[in-house]
Amino acid sequence: MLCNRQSSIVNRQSYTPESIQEGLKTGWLGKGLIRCYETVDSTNIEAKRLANAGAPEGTIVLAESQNKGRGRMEREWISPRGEGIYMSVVLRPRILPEEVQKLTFVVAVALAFALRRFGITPQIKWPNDILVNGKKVAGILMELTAGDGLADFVIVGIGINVNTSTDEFPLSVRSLATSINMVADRPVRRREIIKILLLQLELWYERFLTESFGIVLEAWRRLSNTLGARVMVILSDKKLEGIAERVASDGSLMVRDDKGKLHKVIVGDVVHCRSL
Ligand code: BTX
Repeated sequence: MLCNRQSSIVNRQSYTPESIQEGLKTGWLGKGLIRCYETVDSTNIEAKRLANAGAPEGTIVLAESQNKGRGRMEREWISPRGEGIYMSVVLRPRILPEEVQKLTFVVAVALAFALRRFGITPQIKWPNDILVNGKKVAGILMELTAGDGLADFVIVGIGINVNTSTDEFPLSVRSLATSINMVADRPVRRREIIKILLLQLELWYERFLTESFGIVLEAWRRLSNTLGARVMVILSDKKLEGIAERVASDGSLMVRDDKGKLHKVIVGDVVHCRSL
């Protein structure tokens, strides 16, 4: 357990492994190695370095800021210093690489339940956005490294806007983003969120591994604002418009177009048409 000072010095007490672990109610997640950085390129990249060097399941990387914070498809994740939670978790599930998409649902459900503790009502937009009042408050970036046959490790990257104010978002994101302290019923500290999130994450991850994905999907459906909505799906080569009917057992989104044809969307961006 150490607070790493390689990237740069942690100059305030907002994150230390001890402060995260104090009162942490998990069984194992976050009880081992926690690394806190002032600045990293991306906590996912750092967690991957550690995992490649043998870091065990449950290792956590936190940073005050990221200068290459990433979203899906190499998009940028805005990571202003000290304002958000930029966290990555190393997991080593014994699952097939094609099942890793399911972990996005596990994390989204855990994140939504955790945020509900702060008097807000998050909704999940397929596959990985957490929205409050239709604006993005958090995102999830799952990155897999496969071994022979099974996943070797998965890096779960979570970005949450906590204190970020509107003018800290660039114009391109401003109208689409929000933060916890803009919508919560009381001021919330990042550490408080992390502890509750780790507990929910451990709970839902264990349910997924020992019970079934169905149980996760059931919770996800109740928290989703995508199902039943008219959506535009932006695929790599085309756009598809229709009704998001359901999520298949592998996590794909099933969209029925206006001609009645059902499409299975494995990867894509969803825009809810009412907000177009
Ligand atoms: P995404 O690809 O679904 O979302 C990225 C898009 O979201 C951007 O293109 C932009 O439009 C918008 N966006 C960027 N920054 C923000 C922000 N702070 N709040 C709201 N909207 C924003 C989502 O990808 C996955 C994000 C994971 C981020 C975590 S942070 C810790 C870990 N390390 C890392 O590099 N990524 C993850």
